[in-house]
Amino acid sequence: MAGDQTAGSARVRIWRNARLATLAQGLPGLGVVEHGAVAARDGRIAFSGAEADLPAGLEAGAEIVDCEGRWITPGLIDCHTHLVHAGNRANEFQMRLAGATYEEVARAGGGIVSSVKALRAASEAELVAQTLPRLDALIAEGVTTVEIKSGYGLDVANEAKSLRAARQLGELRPVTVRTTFLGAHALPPEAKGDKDAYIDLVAGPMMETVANAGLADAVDGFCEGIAFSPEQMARVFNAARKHGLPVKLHADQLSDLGGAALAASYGAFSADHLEYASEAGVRAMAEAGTVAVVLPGAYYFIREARKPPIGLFRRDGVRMAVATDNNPGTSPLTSLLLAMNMAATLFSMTVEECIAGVTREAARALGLQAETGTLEAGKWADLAIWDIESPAELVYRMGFNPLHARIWRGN
Ligand code: DI6
Ligand code: FE
Repeated sequence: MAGDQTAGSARVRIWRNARLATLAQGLPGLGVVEHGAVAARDGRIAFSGAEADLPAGLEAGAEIVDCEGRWITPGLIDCHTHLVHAGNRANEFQMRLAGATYEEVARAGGGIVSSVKALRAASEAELVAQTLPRLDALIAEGVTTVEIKSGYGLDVANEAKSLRAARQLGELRPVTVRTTFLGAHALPPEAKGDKDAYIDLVAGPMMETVANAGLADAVDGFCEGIAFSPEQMARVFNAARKHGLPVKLHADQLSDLGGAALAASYGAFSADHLEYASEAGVRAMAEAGTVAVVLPGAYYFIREARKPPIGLFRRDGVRMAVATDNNPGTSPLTSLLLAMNMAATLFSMTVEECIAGVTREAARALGLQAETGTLEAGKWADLAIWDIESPAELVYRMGFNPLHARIWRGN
């Protein structure tokens, strides 16, 4: 795995005396390297592998960090969040504790629409200020890349405001932010029940504005009875395609509308949730290379009874990612480590699947597999260094953070 060996003038930093979970594609399991080292130059990994194989040219003049036997994994990637939102919905949580379902709360005018009111009332600066503590919580656990969706603005100005706030967060903190335009998240009150007319707005002026301003890296939608039909989502995806934007989809979360197959038919990076995905939907995802993003925080928080079809994903070779789905309504979760524990405990995913799900496969769910997600030469030098004896501890603990250090782009 040796990379470029020429010793340039750029500063080289080497983390040595470490155990690596490289997650490298060709290696079995976690791609473990005992007695390993990682070298970074110009923000990229210049070497990752056995310390004995470290090129002498790299070592000369390098800054050396002794990891004292700690584990290094790729920096963690939270590939599905609604981190930019205003206020919270603790009141609805109380309603649900008293017996109301998520769908009943939504139909009663609460749900996503109440977060829309709060977001519209907040300035961009207020949104950034409210979101920073959530972003910092993720960063504190070793997250180096985070996806952030819009979807609480639901008009041109407020969707653009949300995405600008997300971009700004990436300037304020040493973290890679990927933005996703989720205009088709819910029907705003002023649409007065006319979903088709609202989809015209999303696929037309809204998409045009965010695409032309370079505010979105991808396009997402909520394909569900309480949100938008597959036909309506297809119109959004056609518009995304016109603007050269990749797509992903909230699919089959509360019912099977064929969302997984729809996402696959557009070559989506990912289909997310998937509790009610059908066998045919899973097969279509496998053929398209669409990643299954499982969101155990939402499953847990709404006390969903049906689990995503993990066995079918495995059988058909669908790659699985794990994310927090941080949002005020169904997953007020800011711990990717806890999401891993939940994926293992609630969905019976293995330790290897959980760790790959927040690194290598999460990168793929964002189309970033060439840049991050594994410890391999050429990728961004995004690392998490852990005070653990074995990688299983990352999945095993609940509410404990063993992060020793986090490196983003070599720093
Ligand atoms: N599915 C979800 O679980 C969240 N959005 C979505 O499409 C819920 C968002 C919210 O309730 O605010
Ligand atoms: Fe979501």
